[in-house]
Order: sequence, then structure tokens, then C-alpha cells
Amino acid sequence: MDFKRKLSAAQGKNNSLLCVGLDPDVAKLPTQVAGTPQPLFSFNKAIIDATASLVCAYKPNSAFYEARGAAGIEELKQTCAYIQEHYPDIPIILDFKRGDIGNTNNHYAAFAFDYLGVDAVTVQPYQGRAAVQSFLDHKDKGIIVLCRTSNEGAGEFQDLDTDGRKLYLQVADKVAKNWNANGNCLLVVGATAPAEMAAIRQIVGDDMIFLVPGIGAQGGDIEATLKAGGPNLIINSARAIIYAGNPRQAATEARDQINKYRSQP
Ligand code: OMP
Repeated sequence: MDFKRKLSAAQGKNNSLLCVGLDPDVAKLPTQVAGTPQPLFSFNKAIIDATASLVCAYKPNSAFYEARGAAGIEELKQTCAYIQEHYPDIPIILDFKRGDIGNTNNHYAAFAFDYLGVDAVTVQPYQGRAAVQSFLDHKDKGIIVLCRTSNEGAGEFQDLDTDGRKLYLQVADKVAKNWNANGNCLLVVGATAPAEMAAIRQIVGDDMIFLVPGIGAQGGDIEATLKAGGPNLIINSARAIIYAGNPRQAATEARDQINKYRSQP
């Protein structure tokens, strides 16, 4: 099943737009987990089992695994395999924000789609469509393009005026009109920038799905996000859920809060 259909089915089944970010930092794990041979995988397994009925997707960020070298990559693979085996209805988004010349992107795509078997990836658009084509050609996968990010310095380049329009709006427009021939593009739009999100929604229309990081630890507002972005969202939270005293409760609260504003016009 292609990413968008899988996502839509998971959103319906779990009545959820919440995506849990699997970003485990060994330094922050409980000591009894941190000392085990596979701390990231053991930690993730518990988070996944606790939240699988509450989410529409999981998003492991590759950095947290790459930081541990070969052992970390193995734990990323085990995490993906665990979701695929035990919760096959839940799509996996690999957050790696890659992008390079096409020949190199072929190999990033092979890592994500052939080795890990994930359903979607995040990519950066700076090198243009021809470079990203290696990802776009994977028709059944979600290709999630950075558009307006959630970090404090996001505007340094993204807000620059280019041809009378801010750069992030140019990205939104290009992706929607020129990159999306296979219907497999999504955009990353941070929850910390609701006004920008509303402007992007105006340009790309209601069908384009946004991956929205920035709620929870980064302070993005759920109500403002839903008002600006409408319902076609995947709303990610990592630290605020995975390090909560009770991750299941934290995920339930986040999902329910999202649903409260989702149902308001
Ligand atoms: P928390 O701040 O812990 O919820 O984690 C946010 C996650 O979303 C991290 O994996 C970030 O790398 C990622 N992210 C952002 O925080 N901001 C962005 O603009 C884009 C992403 C992303 O592509 O997911």
C-alpha cells in the first residue's frame, strides 16, 4: 500500500494525527535501559508498545542512531523491523533531511526504502528538483520536503524575498505544481510558525499533507496549528512524549488535544 493510503488508514483507525518521534538519546534514558546492549531499541520498543493505538505514524530521526555508529544503525533497523512486524498498519517516516546530486540520492533512497523499508523520508530541496528526482520516482513512498522549518533561525534563508515571494513560499509552490507528478510529495511546516503555515496552505491547497514538528518541547501551539493548517496534517512530538513519566498518557493527551481542535471549524 502506498504511503498516503497507509497514513490515511492509520489516521482513521486510531482517530489520530499524532506522530511520535523516536529520537532516543542514550544520555537521557533510564539507567536500567541505558546499560543494556541495545538501549535505543529497548527504549523504542516500550514507547511503541505504549503508543501504537494512539498514533498515525512513527518518525525516527536518523541522527540519534547514526551518533552510535554501526550499533545505532542496527538499532534503527531493529526499530523499523519491530514496527513492521508488530504494527504493520502504522507508517514509518525516516527523518534524515537528505539531499545531494541524483547519483548520491539513489543511495540514500536505497538505505531508506530497500534496507530499512520505511514508508516516507524527509528531504531538503536546496539542490533542486532534478536532484530530488531519485526520491520522487519512488511513487509509493512519501517524499516530505522541508518548506518552513520549526527552528528559531528558520527565517534566515527561508524568509528571504525571491522574485517578490519568500523563499519558503517558492518551495511550497514548486513542490505542489512541479514536483508532485506522482502525488507523493508532502511538506515540512513547523508548528512554531502558524502564520507561515496559513500562507503555505493558501498556495498549495487543502490536499497537500504537512508534516508538522514543533509541538511539545519546541512550544508550538496545537490550536494555532490546526487553525492555520486545517486537518491534513501529521503532527509530530518526540521529547514531550518519549521522556514523559507516562508516555502513553502524554500521547493520549496530545492526540485528544489535536482532535479537539480538529473537529472545530
Ligand atoms: P521534538 O522537538 O523533541 O518534538 O522533536 C522534533 C523532531 O522533529 C526532531 O526529530 C527534529 O529533527 C524534527 N524537525 C524539527 O524539529 N523541525 C523541523 O522543522 C523539521 C523537523 C523534521 O523534519 O521532522
